[in-house]
Amino acid sequence: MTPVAETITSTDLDQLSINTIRTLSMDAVQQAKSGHPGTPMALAPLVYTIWNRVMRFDPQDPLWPNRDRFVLSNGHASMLLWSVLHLTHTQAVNANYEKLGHASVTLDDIRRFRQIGSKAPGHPEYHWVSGVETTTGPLGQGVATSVGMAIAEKWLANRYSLPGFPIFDYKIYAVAGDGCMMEGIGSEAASLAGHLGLDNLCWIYDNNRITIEGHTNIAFSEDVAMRFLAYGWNVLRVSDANDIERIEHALNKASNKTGSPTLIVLDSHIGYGSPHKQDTAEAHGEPLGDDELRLTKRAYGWPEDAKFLVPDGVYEHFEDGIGTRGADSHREWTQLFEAYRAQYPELAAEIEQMQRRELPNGWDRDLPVFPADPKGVAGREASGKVLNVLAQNIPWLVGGSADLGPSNKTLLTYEGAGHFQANSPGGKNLHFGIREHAMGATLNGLALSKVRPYGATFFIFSDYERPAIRLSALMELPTIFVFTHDAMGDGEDGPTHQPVEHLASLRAIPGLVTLRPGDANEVVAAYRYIMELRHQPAVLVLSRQPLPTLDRTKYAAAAGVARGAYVLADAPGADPEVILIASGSEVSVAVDTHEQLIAEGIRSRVVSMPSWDIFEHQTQQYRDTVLPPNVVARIAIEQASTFGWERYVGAKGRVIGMTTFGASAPLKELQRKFGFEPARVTAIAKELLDRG
Ligand SMILES: Cc1ncc(C[n+]2csc(CCOP(=O)(O)OP(=O)(O)O)c2C)c(N)n1
Ligand SMILES: [Mg+2]
Repeated sequence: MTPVAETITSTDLDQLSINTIRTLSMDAVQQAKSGHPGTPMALAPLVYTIWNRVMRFDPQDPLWPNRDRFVLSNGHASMLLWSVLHLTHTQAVNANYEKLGHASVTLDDIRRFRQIGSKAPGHPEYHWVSGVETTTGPLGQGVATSVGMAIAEKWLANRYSLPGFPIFDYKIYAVAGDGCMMEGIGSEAASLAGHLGLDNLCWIYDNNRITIEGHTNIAFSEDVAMRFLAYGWNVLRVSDANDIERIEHALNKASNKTGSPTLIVLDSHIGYGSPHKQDTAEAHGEPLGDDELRLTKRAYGWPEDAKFLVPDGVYEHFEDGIGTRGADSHREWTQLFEAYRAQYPELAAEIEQMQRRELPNGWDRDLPVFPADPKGVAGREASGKVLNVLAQNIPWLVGGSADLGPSNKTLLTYEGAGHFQANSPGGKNLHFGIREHAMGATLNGLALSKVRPYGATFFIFSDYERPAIRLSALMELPTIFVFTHDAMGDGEDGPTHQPVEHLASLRAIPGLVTLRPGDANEVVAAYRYIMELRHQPAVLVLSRQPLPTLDRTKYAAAAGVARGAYVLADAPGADPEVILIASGSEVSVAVDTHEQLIAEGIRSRVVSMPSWDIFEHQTQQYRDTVLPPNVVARIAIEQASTFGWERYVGAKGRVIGMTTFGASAPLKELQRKFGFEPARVTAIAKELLDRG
């Protein structure tokens, strides 16, 4: 143990705590033989100051709704987070928001940094470690997510904070490196945050001028501060990353600033204190090595042979700082909330429901039922009607589009829906601008804040959101991604606007629910399914063009959507010899084919399959009733890549899909060119059955 004198001053304890973060990080990386020591060594004073001096966070309850949020956007520096979560004794909770009665990150977890099962994994993981506010690692995602958190706080404060009751007044701190500043998503997000004047948001830019390949002068030479000034941010600079008084001063200035978010440019030295590695790219992502580790510890005045040392007084120092401040502000808030509940029971109940991701009573009342109609309704049109009902039933359902509201039909048009802007933070219509990358991450930030978000664009641009969609699945968030113009329906716009591989690509993301409904009533059923998700994101893929609304007295009920796939139309005696499987706009092609086959005495069945993922989670027995193993004549019809459909049509089946990009032409011509016509499907069915 380090001798800690009785007379130790508060300043010494600051330094001791900072060096504890540094050395825990260095030791963990060395032990794991992998990881990133340099940035934790440099940013330990910053993270120490944010956590122990500034943030209102109660380690006893990492889910307290009014806690300040801390986002480590440079996720490779995860040891910073594992160190402070450990040193503050932050408690573990589970996915049902229950406290587990033990620490989130133990010293043993840190000793087992990056090893299987450890609560100190390579990068911050939201669903895995309590106290992590968002998963980071893909650079830029964290800062962009923090913008969603800031929008959420503004929206929540507007709705729930009433005179004398500041129920929501928390701040969001995000730490970012050169990488986050270079990534496009970071720029989109900063631009949006500046436009919205999100003064509850503070980013700290670790300006160490080092990335993996070396000095940033090989690739990055703009004036970041000027860029943020142009975005409308308040920009501060702290030129010494070890000066915790200056850092605290800047954080307080950020906190008091109104009308704009703050960027603090913090000049730092990666690998600080390492005699041979400070300011080098080697300090970024390699263990220091045993010799350098000792030299660096010596430079810190640390016992050279000690490993994973937490000197006497350090835990207590965090207890006296963030522990006490967090507990006090949490206690005051709880008292405030009880008084609030007495005065505004309904609002208090809403807050509690949101925290558990429950839906309010009557959330699905007045959902539309669409009458049979051969001309039909576009998927996007039906979706717009549903969203306008749901948003009135669920106060905390908010969303918008990346400038395609009129096309996506996501605009909430009812009286009082409002538009979220700096001076109208209660609006439920969000306007992301043409910033799909940032929209995806912003939606995740909203979902992490327990607001229920949806965001829309054309399906083709799901690619621009894909990293955030993937993270939402990894984090197990109920984010709703709405996509319209799902296939060739965008006809004349041509192949740049016609998705081909997107369904296959999204279906490959574990845990993501992808739904492509076949008519307006399937759209309603899809939303019913999606809204009840608590720990899964959903992608809704909708048509631009009208799809016939099926007569549900003749065909099976759309409620079958909740099972992923269902028998929509069947052969006499439920004894099919050929099965047509389709999603979205191709369901009506399958139904038309079916009618023709039946008329010719061919026993066909139509399976509407809006969601592979949901279907995969049904029992084998159910799946076998829908797709009986003995019926091998199967045809899948989908205006998308054929990739993957083999699993449902089998070796003897056929897939009518896309194996090339589309083309620019009216939809009818495209349907003919690419073979999405009943006559072709009929011919293939007969071929499979040898009934030429
Ligand atoms: C989107 C993305 N691209 C690439 C990487 C790989 N990567 C991890 S850290 C890093 C360099 C980051 O530099 P900087 O943000 O300056 O971090 P520092 O080394 O200064 O801590 C890169 C390229 C990543 N994690 N995410
Ligand atoms: Mg850097």
